Amino acid sequence: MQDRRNALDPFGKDRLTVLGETPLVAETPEALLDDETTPIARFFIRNNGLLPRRVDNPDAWRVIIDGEVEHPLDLTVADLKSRFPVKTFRMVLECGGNGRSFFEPKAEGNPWTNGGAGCAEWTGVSLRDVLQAAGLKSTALFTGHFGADPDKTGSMEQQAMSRGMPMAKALEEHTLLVWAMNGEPLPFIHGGPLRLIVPGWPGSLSQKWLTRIWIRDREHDGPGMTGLSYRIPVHPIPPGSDAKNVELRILESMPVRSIVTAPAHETRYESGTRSITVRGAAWAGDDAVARVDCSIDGGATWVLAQMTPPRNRYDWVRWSATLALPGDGAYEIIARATDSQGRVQPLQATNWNPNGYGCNVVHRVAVRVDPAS
Ligand SMILES: Nc1nc2c(c(=O)[nH]1)N[C@H]1C(S)=C(S)[C@@H](COP(=O)(O)O)O[C@H]1N2
Ligand SMILES: [Mo]
Repeated sequence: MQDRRNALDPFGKDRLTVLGETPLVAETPEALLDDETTPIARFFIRNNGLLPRRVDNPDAWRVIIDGEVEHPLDLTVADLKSRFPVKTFRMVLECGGNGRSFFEPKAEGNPWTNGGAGCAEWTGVSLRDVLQAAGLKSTALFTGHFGADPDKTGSMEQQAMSRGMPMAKALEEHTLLVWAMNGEPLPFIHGGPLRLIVPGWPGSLSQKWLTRIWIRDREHDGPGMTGLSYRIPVHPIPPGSDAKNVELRILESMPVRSIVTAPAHETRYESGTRSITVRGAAWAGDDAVARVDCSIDGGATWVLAQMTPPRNRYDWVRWSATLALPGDGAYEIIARATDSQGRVQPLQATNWNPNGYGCNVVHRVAVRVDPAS
């Protein structure tokens, strides 16, 4: 255990669970996501390559906007700060593979539980304001994102990850070029000095250590855009099958998810406890959360949770519910969110796919009343 902790030491994140050391990947146990705004110390880490070199002067970091634009731009972070309206939104960042470990059979990739997500205050400028300054040509269809991190082998010849999005997503006000997180300079491990935040869609679009946005006249084809990467079958396939000759689509908006952040899994209550308060968070990709329901009897009966309104689009909602317990014993709390289009989290993992994206099965938390029994 000791050496696993060490991988996180330089980043002050010792309570996270390490899923991989090279590249460094760590998730947040659900019970540590109990804050309204996820503290930096508890925010998950996902790298696909090695870390880039640290820089001394974040304001001098440069980003290039080129491709299908009238006026290619080469801007420093200082330029971004002074030339465009500065915005702060609290928004969820979630890995496309969040929930993967609940697929049966196991899918390829990091075995995230529900902790490949967090909700932070991101400060920066709307990418759309910068794109407007560059002047989009009528041929501008897609973005391609580039970062300063070497790939797994240490080479810069190919990007560790280079994804892109259709213009409509790039032009949303909440798609930001970000230099601050929770009011602090964007930490190096989260892509500082400059990163993209593309809320609601797989975290892989939110390029860290951002050096270039290439505006393209076609779908981007960097690492992470081709083959099975971030693609899911259009129609459900049998779990464990290879998805060959199956129609696939790129995973865009993430599916609705709720997590129980209190009590923690395996909490024990005193004998005679007949009511507990349960808290959590829920979010729904591009959509809003319409409701969250809790159950302690496997979904036979449900209790509607109270929700606090989100601050802005793409913020998570915090929810709580008071649950009556019929007697001492063992219970499993489940929380199920419904999005604004009426889509509900499944009780069992559905839509299995080889790379394990978008698993949003309900979160289960076991508790016991009367530990002596
Ligand atoms: N440059 C770069 N950006 C990247 C990645 C990466 O490997 N390199 N990983 C992506 C993935 S898959 C995710 S889920 C998020 C994670 O962001 P975080 O480490 O700040 O939590 O960053 C994205 N941006
Ligand atoms: Mo990710």
